[in-house]
Amino acid sequence: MYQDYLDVLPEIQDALKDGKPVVALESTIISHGMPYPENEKFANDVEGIIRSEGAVPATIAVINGRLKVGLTPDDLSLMASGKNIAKVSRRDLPYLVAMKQTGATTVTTTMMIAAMAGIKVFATGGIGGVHRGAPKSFDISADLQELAHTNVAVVCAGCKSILDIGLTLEYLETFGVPVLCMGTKKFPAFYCKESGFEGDYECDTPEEAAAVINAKWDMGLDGGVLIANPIPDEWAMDPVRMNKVIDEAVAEAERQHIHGKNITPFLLARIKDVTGGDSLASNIQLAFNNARMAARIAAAMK
Ligand code: PSU
Ligand code: MN
Repeated sequence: MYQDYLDVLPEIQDALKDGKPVVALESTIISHGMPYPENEKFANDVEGIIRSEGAVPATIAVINGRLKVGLTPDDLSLMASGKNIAKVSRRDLPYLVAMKQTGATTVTTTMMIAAMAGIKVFATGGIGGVHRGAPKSFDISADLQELAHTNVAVVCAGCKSILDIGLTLEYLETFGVPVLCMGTKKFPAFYCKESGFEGDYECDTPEEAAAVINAKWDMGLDGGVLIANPIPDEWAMDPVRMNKVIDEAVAEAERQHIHGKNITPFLLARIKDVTGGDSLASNIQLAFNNARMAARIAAAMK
């Protein structure tokens, strides 16, 4: 039984039993999305933001083959160290568990493990999606299939234009994943408030988003809901600058023949190097903003 593989911290078990809001957080953003030591501070601070909204944070990871729901400060340090920490997608999970290894969970595996624990809302930075050049490379993040099938609402700041955002939205449409944009209909591009694409619907309050999520699952429609929450104005970056940086990073990845699971971490690190840390500050702030929104949506759900 899957319960035999799960370790849920007592505080989270209690909150779930009492119907209190719980927000899941991923660990790939810590281990592979941000540099040390900023990532360790981020991992602690983002939990604090969820608490300050009256919800309980549940950072998820695989440690020595156990599916951890809720990490101790030592666990968070371990994930932040990034040493010998795999990036775990759906296909990797059985091997890591069987071999008792340690890995950081992506959007995919965070959704899977959150669903096993009964957590309905998850906050992250950006989701994976259809990569540019996917018609030839077939590189489509497993995150999209997870959103298609697993009942967890994911609050993000859209996705980076390292992806083909138009094709990512087409894929979500095909698999019946509602894309709700908070306070706008414009689908955001992570560091930037606009991607040039629109989501399906605008929701102006956490209660509206919660009502859509409740309605989907009440009707027995399985799968996730994607909530796109634009980066706050004061942290938004200039789209012309960012697109240039991202285009260059994508070209460099091609030159170095980087592909598969390494491409997203490669591009993230490259963007951070080229923008000299501005992008890291924006990344941290947009993730805080999503954590806050996720806590409010979780509180508004039944
Ligand atoms: N996009 C980001 N930051 C991230 C990721 C994606 O802007 O940290 C991470 C997430 O964990 C996401 C994963 O689930 O990368 C997607 O990887 P891939 O493209 O290999 O599926
Ligand atoms: Mn991929």
